[in-house]
This record gives sequence, structure tokens and C-alpha cells, in this order.
Amino acid sequence: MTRSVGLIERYRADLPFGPDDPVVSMGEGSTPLVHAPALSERVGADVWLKLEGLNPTGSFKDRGMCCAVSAALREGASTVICASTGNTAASAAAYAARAGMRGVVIVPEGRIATGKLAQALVYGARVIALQGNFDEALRLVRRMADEHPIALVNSVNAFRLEGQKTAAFELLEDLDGELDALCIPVGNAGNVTAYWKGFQERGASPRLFGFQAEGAAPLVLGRPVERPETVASAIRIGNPARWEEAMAAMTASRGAVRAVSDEEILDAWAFLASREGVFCEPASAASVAGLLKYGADGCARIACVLTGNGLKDPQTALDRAGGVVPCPAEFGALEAAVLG
Ligand code: AN7
Repeated sequence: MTRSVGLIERYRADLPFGPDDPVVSMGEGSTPLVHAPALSERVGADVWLKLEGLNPTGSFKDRGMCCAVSAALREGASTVICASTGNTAASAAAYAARAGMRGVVIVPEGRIATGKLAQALVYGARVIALQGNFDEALRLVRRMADEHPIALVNSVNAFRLEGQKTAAFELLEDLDGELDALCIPVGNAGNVTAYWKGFQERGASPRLFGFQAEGAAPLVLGRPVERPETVASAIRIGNPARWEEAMAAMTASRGAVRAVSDEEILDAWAFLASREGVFCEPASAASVAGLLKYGADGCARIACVLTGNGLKDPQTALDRAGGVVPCPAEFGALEAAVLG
């Protein structure tokens, strides 16, 4: 039997943790990289999917949270706080629970996916529903962390990026360094920044293509969006905290930040589920939507980051997918239902 190794253990030499530091880990990282034959055929390139939805709480946030909460514990903090569109909240709540710390998460009221809300509550965090959007929530929690002895675990926390950069290490290892481009959804712009850091630390420079939802595309427009709107609730963010660094990374990599519509996101999301058998949450499908819309741009091998699990957002799935077939408990009816 192989014990699950968390990412601090796997990559300690590349992370700001010593051998005696406390580690709050649940075997995050080391996620599957699976080939996408249907997608590869459609775009005429060798396309791979990095399944970050298979992390312990179902999103890539666990990579960063493992490091941010471990560091907070080392510093003696007893409470962690974050603003979140949902996944950061679920992850912070879980790692706080495991560390024996208090978790407080601020989410935009009525605007996060059901699964994420359920997670944050069950892990025992105090869940505060703010009558405002994510950007307002982030501004307010930054002040909370300034004025109180509470550790802020949003991706403005440098340890978050340290943890998240390890996904770039894994990609390079799994593909023997052969990677021409990365397609990734962009919200608060921490993850694309973290990947670039990871690639640079390994001397690699794949092109970074970041994708935002049309109604929440501040980086594409070049100005903050006051009322961001998209079906992809995870990336409903109008004023990304890592704006400059993310733009610098995409530019340095000869990549780009581009927009995809909600319809394009949902088409890609449905294609992934029905053709590749991979169910991600809508925000994650922005990476594939962007690849389908803008093409491979001469890149031979491309990885798309699927940032979160489809089970996070069952409501969107049920609203968009086909309905069930009702059937009386009798063989003739079942035959008709199955074969019809
Ligand atoms: C599934 O949880 O911002 O560009 O508060 O949940 O690093 O922000 C989530 C972001 C992509 C964007 N995909 O990453 C939060 C939050 C999923 C996400 C992103 C998020 P960043």
C-alpha cells in the first residue's frame, strides 16, 4: 500500500517549510493528468487535462491552502479568514478544521454553488453571507486581517502561490518537460501567477493562455468590472488581486488573456462530460472553451487546467442537462424506456 503524500512532503525542497515545521495536509496535489482524445481531435493538437477537481476538497485551492494554513499554524494564528466565490471557502474551512483552528469565510450572499456552501458549513467554518460581491468581500476581509490577529488565506497570501506552483512541477514531470501551452481559467488571477512561478523555477516557459468569462473580464477589458456576471460563479470577479503579476506572466510567456461567453463555457463543459467523461465545474471549462474558441495557435502539446469538480455545482448541472426518464415499476414500461 502506498501512503498518500501531500505536496509539502513531495516538494519540500521547493517550498518555504523546514523539516520540523507543522504540516496541515490531506494528500493534496499529485492529481491525474489525463489525455483528451476528443478534444485533441477537435483542436488538432495533443491536449491533456489536469484534474484539479480530484484534490481533497474538490478544487486546486487545496494546494495553496495546505501551505497557507500550515504557515498560519507555524505563526501561532488561531483563526483563518478568507473572502471567496466558494472553493477557497470550502478549502479554508477544511484545512482550518484539520489544524484545529477557527475558520471564517465570507461569501457573496446567494451567489456560490451549493456544494461549496455545504462543504464550508459541514467543515464547521463560520460562514458569513455578505450582501455584496466577491470584490467587496475581499476588500473587507483584508481590513479585518489588518486590524485583528487573524490570518488571511486568500491568494494575496504568498504561501497560497507557493503551494499552487506545484501543479506546474507535476505537469512538467508527467509530460517529461514537453509542454507548449497552458490553458487556465482566471478569476482573482492567483493561479495563473502561481503556475508561472512554478514553470520559471523549473526553467520552463510554456505559453499561458488565461480565460475570463465575458461578463467578468477585467483583465481583457483593462479595467475593473463593477458588477461581474457569469454562470461560472467561481470566476465572478471584477477586480483581481493579482492583476499586474498575472498580466506580466501571460505577456512574458507570449500568451494572452482572452474572454469566453457563458454559452461557450457551457458548451465546453458539456463536451468534456459527454465526450471525455470528465465532469468539471463551469468555471473550469473556461480553459477548454478558450482553447476551442481561439485554437491551438501553433502549439503542439497543450494542458488545460480543470480547476474544480463538477459535483461542486449540481444545480447548474441539473438546470442545463437533459431530464430523467420516468418509468413505472413494470418490465414492459422499462423496455420502452430503455429502448425507446
Ligand atoms: C474552480 O474560491 O476565487 O484566478 O474565492 O474556484 O486563482 O482566482 C476561486 C477561483 C478558477 C480562478 N476555477 O482562480 C474563490 C476563488 C475555479 C475557482 C478559479 C477559481 P484564480
